[in-house]
Amino acid sequence: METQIKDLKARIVFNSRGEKAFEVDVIVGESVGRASAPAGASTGGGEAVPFPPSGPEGAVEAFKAYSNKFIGFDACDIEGLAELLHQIDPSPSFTNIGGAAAFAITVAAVDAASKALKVPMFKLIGGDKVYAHPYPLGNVLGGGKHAGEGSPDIQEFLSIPVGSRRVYDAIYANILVHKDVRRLIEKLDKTFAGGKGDEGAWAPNLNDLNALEVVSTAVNNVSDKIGFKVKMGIDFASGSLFDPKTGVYNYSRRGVKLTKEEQINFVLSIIDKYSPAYIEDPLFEDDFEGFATLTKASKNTLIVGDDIFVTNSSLLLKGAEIGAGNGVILKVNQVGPLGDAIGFAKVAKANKYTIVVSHRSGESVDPHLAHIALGVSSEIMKSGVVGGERIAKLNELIRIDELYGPLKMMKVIK
Ligand code: 2PG
Ligand code: MG
Repeated sequence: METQIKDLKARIVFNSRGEKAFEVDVIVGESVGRASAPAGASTGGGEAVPFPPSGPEGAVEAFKAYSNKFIGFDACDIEGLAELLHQIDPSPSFTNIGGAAAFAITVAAVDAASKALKVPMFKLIGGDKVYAHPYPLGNVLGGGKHAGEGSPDIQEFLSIPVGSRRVYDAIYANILVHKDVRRLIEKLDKTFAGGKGDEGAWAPNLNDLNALEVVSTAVNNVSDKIGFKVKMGIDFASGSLFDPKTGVYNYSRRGVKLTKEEQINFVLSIIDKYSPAYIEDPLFEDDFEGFATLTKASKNTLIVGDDIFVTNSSLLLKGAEIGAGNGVILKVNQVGPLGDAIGFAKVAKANKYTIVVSHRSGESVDPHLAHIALGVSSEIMKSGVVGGERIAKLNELIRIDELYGPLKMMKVIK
């Protein structure tokens, strides 16, 4: 069957944070593929810009001028679509058309091809291979740029059920941790009214040290109850803590300022005390050496780079040379086209990095993230725990398991 693009349309809709989001419909045969671009709040300096200077409306106007170039193009040709987008906008960060458009066009095209061919999207991305589920990683308590004053300085305290054998049980384990975290917060703060941050994690009036205790207790409680190991993860989102002018990490809520060495020691003390499975962005994005030092020093904890690599293959190769990190965040909209993100996953695999396919804090209700995670054989999918836009990705894994499984779980650090 032919999978040529017959037509495509763009519009502005809204994401889970109520911001304007770029959405595209791609028509293949009688099928409509659809995708809307997510958006970050704590972004890395090297990310594709979401919109041209003329904003979301300008991005839709620009789309009208170039979209006819995609008519007749094969919607399955993920790499070709990326190339065409780079021809249309040769700027390094999609400043002319916006990275949001590059995301939405390429993901909607594969969605359309998938519907037309009746082949699941993950197989169009990953081809003929043995598929296994990524471990769901979800934010259960948080602060930083995703929540208000008074919440922790650290952006995300996460849960990852590393001992689970089935994806359904893994997803449920994170939900149980999320529930237990609320119970534990209420014990510490009688006035807690159940407030949540952008990704559905509880946003309590607690400092980082209390938050670490709460989440570590909750993952241990749930491990005991459910009969397999659930571990803690942390995303420092250091770009939000680091002040480039003074060169210190500013934990304003606790009134603490840490030098680079002190920050490294703080991270190592957390690893020592809580044995988290996962640490993301423990240092500012320019600090490749610092990442390498931490990676060497932490045997059983993944050191994952988000803002340092921004889904960019050259930055990852630079990191790989010195052993900066052993895990990478893959966010398609950080780079733009799906094809570029798949290229990044190949570089990550070749250099033995664990891949974490991730949502953004401002999300759509699209389930596509689950297919991208499976398609690139990621070990972990970071997509929150509750909230419609988060659960949409997790429920898709459950459906895939029923329709094409049961699939094994990927191997992840224990
Ligand atoms: C992160 C993400 C997702 P944002 O820092 O990893 O959790 O947040 O989308 O705001 O960059
Ligand atoms: Mg991050």
